[in-house]
Amino acid sequence: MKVSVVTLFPELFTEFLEASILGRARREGRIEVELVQLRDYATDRHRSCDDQPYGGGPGMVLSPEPLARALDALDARNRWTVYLTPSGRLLDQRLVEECVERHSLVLIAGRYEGIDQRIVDLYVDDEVSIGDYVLSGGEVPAMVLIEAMSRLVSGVIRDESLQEESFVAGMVEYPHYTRPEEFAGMRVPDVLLSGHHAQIGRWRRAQSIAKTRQMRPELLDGIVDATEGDTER
Ligand code: 6GU
Repeated sequence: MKVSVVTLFPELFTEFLEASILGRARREGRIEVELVQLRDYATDRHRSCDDQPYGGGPGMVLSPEPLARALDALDARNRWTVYLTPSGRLLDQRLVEECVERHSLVLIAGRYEGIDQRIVDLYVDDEVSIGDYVLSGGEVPAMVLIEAMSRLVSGVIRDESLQEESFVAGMVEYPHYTRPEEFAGMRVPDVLLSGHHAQIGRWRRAQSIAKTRQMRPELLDGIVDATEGDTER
C-alpha cells in the first residue's frame, strides 16, 4: 500500500516511520509512506502557506494554491484523499479497514483553523477525526491512521494475532500476565498456569466482557445479548 502525507511538519514523522512493526513493514516494501512538505509548493519569497480567514475570526487558514499544487503533484484526484480534521468522521477499526482497501491514499494534515473549503470540495474524499479533543494539527492523527492501517496490510502481523486484538472482536482485551508468577505480592491467576485451554478461553472471555462493561459499555450493545443471553447491564 502507498500513503502520501501533505504536511508542514514532515520531520515529526521520520522516527515514527522507522520504528517497530511499521519500520519493518516499510523496509519489507509492504507499505510506502511518502512525506510531502507543503511549503515546497509555496511560490512567494516567504514560502507562506496560510492566510487570514475571510469574514474575520481567530487563527489562520491553509491557502488553496500551495495545497492544490501539492495535491496535483501527488495525483490526488485519482487517489483516495483523506483530510484529518477534528470535524471529520470518528476513526474506528472499520474505517481503518476501509482505508486499507483503497491501497493508495493521500493524507492532508491540517494546521491552524483548517484548510480552505474549496480544497475539501475539489480533492477530499473523506474527513477523519481521531477523537473528541483538540490537537494542534493533523500530523499525529495521520500517524495514528498510518500505524493502524499498517497492521492490516498482509504479512505485517500474523493473522492469529490480529484476530485476538481489541475492537476486531468489538470488545476490550482481557488482562495479560507474564513471568514472574508472583510480583509485588500479586499472583498470576491460577487458571492461566493450568494449561487447560478451554478454561483459559472461558476466563479470558469473561474478563473481556467485565472489562468492556466497566470501560466501554456502549460496545456491548448487541454483542453479549446475542452470544450469552445476557441482557442485564
Ligand atoms: Cl484529525 N485534527 C486535529 N487538529 N485535532 C484532532 C483531530 C484531527 N482528531 C481529533 N482531534
